[in-house]
Amino acid sequence: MERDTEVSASFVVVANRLPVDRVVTDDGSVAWRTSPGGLVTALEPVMKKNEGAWVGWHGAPDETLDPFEDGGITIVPVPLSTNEVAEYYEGFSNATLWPLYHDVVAPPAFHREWWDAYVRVNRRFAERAAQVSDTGATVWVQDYQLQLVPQMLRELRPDLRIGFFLHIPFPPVELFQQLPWRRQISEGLLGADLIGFQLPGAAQNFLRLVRQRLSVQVRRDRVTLPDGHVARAKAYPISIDSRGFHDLARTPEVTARSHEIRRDLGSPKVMFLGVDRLDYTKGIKQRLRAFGELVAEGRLDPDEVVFVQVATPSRERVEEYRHLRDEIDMLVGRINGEAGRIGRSPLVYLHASFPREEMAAMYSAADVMVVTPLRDGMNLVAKEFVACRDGDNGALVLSEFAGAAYELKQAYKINPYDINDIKSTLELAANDSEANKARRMRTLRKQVFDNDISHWADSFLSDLDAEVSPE
Ligand code: ADQ
Repeated sequence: MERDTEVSASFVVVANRLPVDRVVTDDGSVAWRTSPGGLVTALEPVMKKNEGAWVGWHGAPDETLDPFEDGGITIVPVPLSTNEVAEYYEGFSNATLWPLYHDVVAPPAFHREWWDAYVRVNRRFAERAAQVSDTGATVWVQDYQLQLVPQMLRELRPDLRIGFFLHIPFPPVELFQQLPWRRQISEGLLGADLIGFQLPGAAQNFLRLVRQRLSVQVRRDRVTLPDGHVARAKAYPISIDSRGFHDLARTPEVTARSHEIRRDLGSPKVMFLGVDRLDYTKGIKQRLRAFGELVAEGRLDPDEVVFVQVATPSRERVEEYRHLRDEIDMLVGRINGEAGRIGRSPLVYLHASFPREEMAAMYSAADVMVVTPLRDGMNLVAKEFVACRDGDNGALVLSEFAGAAYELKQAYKINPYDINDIKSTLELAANDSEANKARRMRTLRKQVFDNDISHWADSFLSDLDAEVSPE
C-alpha cells in the first residue's frame, strides 16, 4: 500500500461524514466550520495529542479535495459520486441496513447494485485510511456505513490497531439473516481488534451470530479467527458532553431565551417536548397520537398544556422519509384541528434544525421530555435533556426500546407500541408530585454526569490499546 507522503497520523478516525461543514463567509470565500457533534468534542483531545486525522466524506458529491488542517486535526476528504451517494448512502446504508438493524420497523430494500456501491465505497475509505496511518497507528472506524472497512484495512495494513463502533442497534440473528450479504458484513466487522456496541444485548446478538454462522471460536467476548486474529465484542454506551450542555443551559442568554420560549407559548402549566431527527424509528406518530387523544378526551386541558415537537429534516431523498413527513404533517393538522378553538393550538410543530443554544433553551424550558423510539441505538436527546436541567426538576418519559433506557432506569418508561401506556405515562409525568420527580431526576442526573462522552471514548480506547491476554 502506497503511503501518503503528506499525512501520517498515529490516531485516525474513519466516519462517513467529516466533522466539518463548508460555509460561505460574508465576503463570499469558502471556509470550514467544525460541526458541534459530541464525537468531535470527545475525540478532540486525543486527536490533538496524537497528530490525529479524520477520514470522511465532506458532503458534496462529485468533488475531490486535498487534505487540510482544521483546529489541530488533519481532515482527509473522501470523494463520493452522485450515483454513490444514491446507492451506497441513501440506498444500502439508509434503506437496507438502517431499517434492518432497527427491528425491521420499515421493510428493508435489498438491491445488488447498492451492495456493489457499498463495497466499492468501503474499499475507498479503507485505502485512504491505510494511506494516512503511521506504522502501528490506532484507527477507529465509526458506524453502519463502514462495516467492511475493518477487514479491508487489516488486509492492507496488518500493523494497525483497529477499533469499530456501531452507533445503531445490532439486530437479533433471526432478523440479520435476511441480509443476502450477512457473511461479508460479519467478516468485515471481525477485522477489528475491538468491536463496540451501545448495549450488552447488541454485543450478545453479534457474538451469537458469528458463533452460529462462521467457523470461528467464540469464548466470552472474544472471537478467534482461523488465522489467529482475535476480535473482542463489548458494549460501550455512548454519552454526551454533559458538563458542556449543563453550562450552556446556565448562560444568561440561554436562560433568558428559555423564559422567552415559555412566554411565547402562552406560559403553559406543562410544556411537553419532543426532539428528533424526522425518522420512522423515533416513534413520533405514536407520541403525537397519544397526546392528541389525551386532549380530545379532556384528560389534558389545552388551556394548560402545550406539546412542542421539533423534527430535524432528515434523509429527504429516501422515499420512506418523505412519506413519514407527509403523515406527520397530516397528524399535526388533525390534532390541532380537532382541538377546534380560537387561540393557542395544543401542538406546536417545528420542522427545522436549531443551534445548540436554542436546543439547550428548549430543554430547559420543558417540563416533560418525551422520547418514544420504536428502536434506538442510544438516543442522546434523553441525556441532553437531563444534562440541561437546573436542579432536580422535570420528567423524562423514555421508551424501553431506546438504548438509553438501559442506563436511565429512573425515567418514566413506556412501551411505544402501547398507545394507552404512553397516554397514562404522559399524564403521570405531567401530574406527579414534585418529590417523586425530584427523586427520579436526581438519579438520572448523576448517571449522565458520571458517564459522559469522555468516559465513553476513554474506556473504548484504553480497551483497544490493551494487549489481548492469551486465553
Ligand atoms: P440519531 O439517530 O441522530 O443518532 P440521537 O442520539 O437522538 O439520534 O441524536 C440526535 C442529535 O441531533 C442530538 O444531539 C440532538 O441534539 C440533535 N438534534 C435533534 N433534533 C435537532 C434539531 N431540530 N436541531 C438541532 N439538533 C437537533 C445515532 C443513533 C442514536 C445514537 C447516536 C449516537 O441513531 O441511537 O444515540 O447515533 O451514537
